[in-house]
Amino acid sequence: MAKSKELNIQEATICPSTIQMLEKAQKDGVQISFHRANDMAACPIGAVSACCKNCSMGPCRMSPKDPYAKVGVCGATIDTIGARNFARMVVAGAAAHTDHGMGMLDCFKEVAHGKVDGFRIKDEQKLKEVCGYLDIPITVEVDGEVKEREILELASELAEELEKTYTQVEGEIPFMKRVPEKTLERWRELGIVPRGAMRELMEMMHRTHIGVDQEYVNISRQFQRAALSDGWGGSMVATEISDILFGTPKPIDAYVDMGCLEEKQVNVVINGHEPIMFEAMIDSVNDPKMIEKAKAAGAEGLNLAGMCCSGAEVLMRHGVPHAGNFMSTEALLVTGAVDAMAVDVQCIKQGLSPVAECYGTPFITTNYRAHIEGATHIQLDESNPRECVDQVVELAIERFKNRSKPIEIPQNKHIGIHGFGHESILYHLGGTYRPSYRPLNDAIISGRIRGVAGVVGCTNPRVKHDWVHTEVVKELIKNDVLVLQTGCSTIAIGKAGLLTPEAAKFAGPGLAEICETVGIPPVLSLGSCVDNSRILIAASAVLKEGGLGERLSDLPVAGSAPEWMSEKAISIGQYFVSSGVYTVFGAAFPVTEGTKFKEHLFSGLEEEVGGMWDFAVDPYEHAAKMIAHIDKKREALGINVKQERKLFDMADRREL
Ligand code: NFS
Repeated sequence: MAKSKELNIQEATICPSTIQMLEKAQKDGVQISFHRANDMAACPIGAVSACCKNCSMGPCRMSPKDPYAKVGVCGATIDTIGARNFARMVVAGAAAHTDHGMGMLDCFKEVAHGKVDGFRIKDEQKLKEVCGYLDIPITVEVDGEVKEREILELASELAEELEKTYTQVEGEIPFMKRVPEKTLERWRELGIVPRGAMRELMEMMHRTHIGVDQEYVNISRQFQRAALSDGWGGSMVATEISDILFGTPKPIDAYVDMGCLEEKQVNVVINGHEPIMFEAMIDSVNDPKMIEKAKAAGAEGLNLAGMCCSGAEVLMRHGVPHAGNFMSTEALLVTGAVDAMAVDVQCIKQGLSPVAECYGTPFITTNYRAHIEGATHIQLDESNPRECVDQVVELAIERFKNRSKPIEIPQNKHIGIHGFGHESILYHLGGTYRPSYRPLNDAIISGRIRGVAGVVGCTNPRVKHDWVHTEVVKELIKNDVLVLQTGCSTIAIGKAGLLTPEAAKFAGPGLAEICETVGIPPVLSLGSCVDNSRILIAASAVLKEGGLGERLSDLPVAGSAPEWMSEKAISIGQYFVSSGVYTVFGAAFPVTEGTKFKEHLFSGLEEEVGGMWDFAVDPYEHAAKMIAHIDKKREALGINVKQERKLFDMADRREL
């Protein structure tokens, strides 16, 4: 392996398991992303999007220090270049989520048409609810008698309707029916209500080609439309279909961290994003025939663990343990204990392939969209998913039998509650007798909960791994802000032990009181990155419950991605901003200081859509900005004075 500059491991991460594996990697002469980030300084021009390579007259490099000193060969200014680059990040990120959603829809259609053996509709209630949102009738009148429609018939109709999320050439996509009225009205005025994602993403790519859209505000209208086709479109479809097929998550106890690996068992790890392969894998490792094979090879059994967003999908639905987030994926292989790693799409580092080779771990790609040099490709066929996953398990058993490298498993694992969402927030805070958002709204209005924050996204070796997430979240809960989490961020917080009701002791007095009363943690784990749509749904439900304004932008909420790295994160950030949420990113921000385009993102958008971007690398400044915004919204709503708890007597109750 290439020689690295010396890495200061203690400065790279706060995750003890990752630290232990970095030390082992160093002894083993293995290089992972932390070393590569240490060796390769980020390009200062690219980091702020001050270059354009959209044609071969360039690439043109602007001057980040004096952004208006030069223009590109075609005459494009830094604002046009910055906006075009940003737009293309949104498109790539939105395309990833919408293609994931479309993959889920393809599978759903097959199930609805009875063509798949491995999967069925698990959550009929959710199917009916989603049909309800889209005005698809769930009953039919036959001979004067009202009857429930057949489940598969409903599913087919829903699939057909949801396909419009992608293919609709004109008109608003189906889930616009879930957007709060005033927010939607504003989008209509601005012309940013999305049509089908294919159209929006295609148009955005067209408009960023040399010589088309060269006015940053106009470009930003289209990238907002593209981002909204992700958040309220592709991502939302992915979440809803996954719930219908595999079950809507309910709060469940589960473990995170590398201690989930078992030395005496065959360890199979799944990494990527779509739940399809993982769900089939759960069947496979629980199949007595496969367990028998593992035992015949001398193992005590088959052990399954997830990573990244694939892991988050099954962590919250089934309590399958999660071994680590994006920056721990290669480190996990360094344990030598992974007997096979199977991957599908997104956030799968190419660097996994050589690390897997070093430890003799079979590394298997399963989706035609994502082959990786050095990996074995076993295509997953959705109509018979067991064929692929059983082969993965057999490769793992074979590797277990022939384990030749020393094994070192960090003995850390942390329990937490995962699997919150719109439905469980409703029941947990409202009670099963009368599920409602009222108690949550009342807690916000009274000031016990100061506001709600979504802290989400990747991990990134350019900042201290897991540290920024953890400190931001600690600051927020300390200040009575209820935190909703998805993706890699959740795993960082799970490792910090903040996903348990006992973590209420780290919360401010108001939030702690709520947590203790209803038995929830101060930080709620909501799933994978496509499940950020759950945050939009919960926010819309809070608004509908009343007392906190008319638009999503009126709510005392804020978004954050403290260690983001992927283009998907930019798309997520943009659909949050366009939905009206003030959103702070850490690590780096791909825009040049002192430009009109930056000003537009960080302030102009607030006038347009009520939300805007902000940036802070330091976690304390990051959290302080979010809290200040929450306070600003509380003030605008006239709820900035903490109300004393009022004990009602009978006369008060009668008045109520
Ligand atoms: Ni989302 Fe980042 Fe990737 Fe998931 Fe993790 S890195 S934007 S959290 S796994 S998508």
